[in-house]
Amino acid sequence: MITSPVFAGKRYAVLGLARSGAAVAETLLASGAEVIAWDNREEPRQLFDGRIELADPVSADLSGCEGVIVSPGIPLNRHPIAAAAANAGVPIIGDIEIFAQARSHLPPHRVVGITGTNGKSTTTSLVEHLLVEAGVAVCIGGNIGIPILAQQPLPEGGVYVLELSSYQIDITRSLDCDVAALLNITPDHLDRYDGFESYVASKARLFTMQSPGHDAIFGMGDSETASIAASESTRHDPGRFHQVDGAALVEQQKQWPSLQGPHNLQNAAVAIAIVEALGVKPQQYERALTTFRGLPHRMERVAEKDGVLYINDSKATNPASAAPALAAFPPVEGAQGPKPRIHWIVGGLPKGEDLGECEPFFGNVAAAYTIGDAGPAFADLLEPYTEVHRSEMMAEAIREAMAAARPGEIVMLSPACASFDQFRDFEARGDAFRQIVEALMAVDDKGEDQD
Ligand code: UMA
Ligand code: ADP
Repeated sequence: MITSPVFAGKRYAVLGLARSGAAVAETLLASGAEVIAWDNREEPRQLFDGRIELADPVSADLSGCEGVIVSPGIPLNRHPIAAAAANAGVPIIGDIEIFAQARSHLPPHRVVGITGTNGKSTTTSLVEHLLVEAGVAVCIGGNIGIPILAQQPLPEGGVYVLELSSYQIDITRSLDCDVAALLNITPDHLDRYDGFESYVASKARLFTMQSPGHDAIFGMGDSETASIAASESTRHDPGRFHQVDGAALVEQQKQWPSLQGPHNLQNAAVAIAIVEALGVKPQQYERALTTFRGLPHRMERVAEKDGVLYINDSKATNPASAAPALAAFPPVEGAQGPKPRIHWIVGGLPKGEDLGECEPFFGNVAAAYTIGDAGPAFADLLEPYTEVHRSEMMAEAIREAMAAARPGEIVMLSPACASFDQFRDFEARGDAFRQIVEALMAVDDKGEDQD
């Protein structure tokens, strides 16, 4: 756990005691701070029973508090804590800000911050892999699911690699990343912002917190990222400002089995720019690109049977992230012309009215199997382009897709939606996909044995 004397004797309020909030509370307690904390759910509260003053910061006396630390999942645009903290004159901050404040007492180190709408986790874990293979002490944390404060402090020369969501950046004030990277920006999380511009402005703050002498890296491909890059180009020292695309890496990419597709070219190009900014040389990272294993739920090959490939891309929670998955499997030439190959399981809790960035790739879809809240609307939308099964439930969708898919085709869950209508989170949805595929295959094998 990361602790710091800077918190000793000070008073803080913590709202939300899930992964990030619990780590904040533990860090502050171990650092000698006085903490009041709350979670609406009893289970996380119980973990602190007797060790902390349990009181809801919305109604508690906040006077004398240095900060109210809220979890990233708490929607500040409509939560009463915003007004309560403002009335008490106490700043609202998050766990990443607590990490930023703790840095002064950590052994000399560097921090990498990675943000963007899509590709953050892949890029974060790729940077970790490249640094480990180059012999650099590294640890990752943030939106990737690991609270950074729960990590062990690194020895001198170590690199903390933070995956940062817009929610986390919003509640961070003083994180001066040695290397900050923005992959891309497309509409997402709009329920938390006044509009797309506010979401874009949130991402831009990662760079305005940076000193000019530190490295700023931008992916290329969308106008919002380009416009943030343009305004940062004048603020950063020449040589510390980098705009990267993967064009020069297309040939090398063929050697990277877990980094296929145009989106992974962007992720790899940004990851390479990050490690190069940290001083790692090509001969130290080149081989590591070939050995990177990828992450579960992102274009993950979960099974192959009778020539049909089953892919779990549950992490594709918006149309922009499902689009590259559809693009990765273009039609093959058949006797009657190009033949689409993808049996696409799509739907869930929609992020918008349409399938946006997926539209150019509808021609790659052999059949669509719609599920969840978005199912009926997506079915209507897709019917002019492809065969549609209104499956509603995941198990039914997989059963129908499995029955229809022929050798050389792909059954792919790439929902383009959030999962919360039918699942706890995208991981539970991806696990369900894998388990149902495996179970249906087992039933099929048994049937074949009995024939
Ligand atoms: N709560 C209250 N009162 C309220 C509202 C909420 O007490 O009025 C409590 C909830 O009961 C809950 C906590 O506040 O216990 C909210 O926790 P959280 O949702 O922030 O969950 P954590 O486990 O702390 O996870 C957070 C990030 N969650 C979100 O951003 C929604 C995780 O990102 C992150 O991995 C983790 O911190 C560690 O840093 C997840 C995520 O979904 C993966 N991120 C979004 C995304 O990737 O799209 C941005
Ligand atoms: P994040 O952590 O930002 O959600 P992930 O690396 O977990 O990103 O990838 C999530 C999904 O987004 C994957 O399913 C993948 O298909 C898609 N994706 C990954 N990288 C990119 C990218 N650079 N651009 C667009 N989509 C991407």
